[in-house]
Amino acid sequence: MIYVMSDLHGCYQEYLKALEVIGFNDNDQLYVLGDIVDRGKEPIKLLQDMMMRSNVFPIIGNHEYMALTVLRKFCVEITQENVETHLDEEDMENFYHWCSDGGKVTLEQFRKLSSEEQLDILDYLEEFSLLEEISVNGRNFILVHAGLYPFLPDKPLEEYQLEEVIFKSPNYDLVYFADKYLVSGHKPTISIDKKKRGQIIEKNHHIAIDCGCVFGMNLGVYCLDTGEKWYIEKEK
Ligand SMILES: [Mn+2]
Repeated sequence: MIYVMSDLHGCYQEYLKALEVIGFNDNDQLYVLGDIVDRGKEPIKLLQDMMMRSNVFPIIGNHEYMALTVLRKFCVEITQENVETHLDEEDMENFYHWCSDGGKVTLEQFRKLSSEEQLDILDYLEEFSLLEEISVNGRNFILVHAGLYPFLPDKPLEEYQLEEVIFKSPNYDLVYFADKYLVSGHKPTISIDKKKRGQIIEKNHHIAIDCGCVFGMNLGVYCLDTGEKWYIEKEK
């Protein structure tokens, strides 16, 4: 079976519980639609678990993008030669922006790793896909963190750039593809429809799967083969 989840935001325990509940095994695949790090309790443990599994496929979210931008810069050793130049104003702005947007916990846990472990994490983050298109049981799915923005119906998917897939949610009231489902995270479903608190929303060929786990709602899991859904409550 092929499963999707998104916006784990350090909710490692809920992720493990989800894998247990769906009976995830070596013949299954899991796509994680970004925002694995930041905000929640155990972002680094979560990444390290995902890294070890060859059947878990990560897609980049805006929080991985922020983390990578900052950590790459800050992992450079400060020497006599670069002490004045290796960080500029933009780097500092990115740093403060990331920390204030949930990055602090990721940074604190990253700092405690050996430099080898740190490099493994950075290399892993750089491998994340921008989006994936897959076909399961005759249904076609586009998997992306936020959406496709600006959306152009005739634009080939491989032409979308990083900034066009991680920041802006789609208009869930519009059908983007008559023959495909757009699966997205990024926006907790309660913000799409108040009545759908903590639930996956399926409408207009959209499947919105961020059920707001880190904000005290649920981790949603969706099976692409069957359309089945599971909800793991956020641990107190
Ligand atoms: Mn996001």
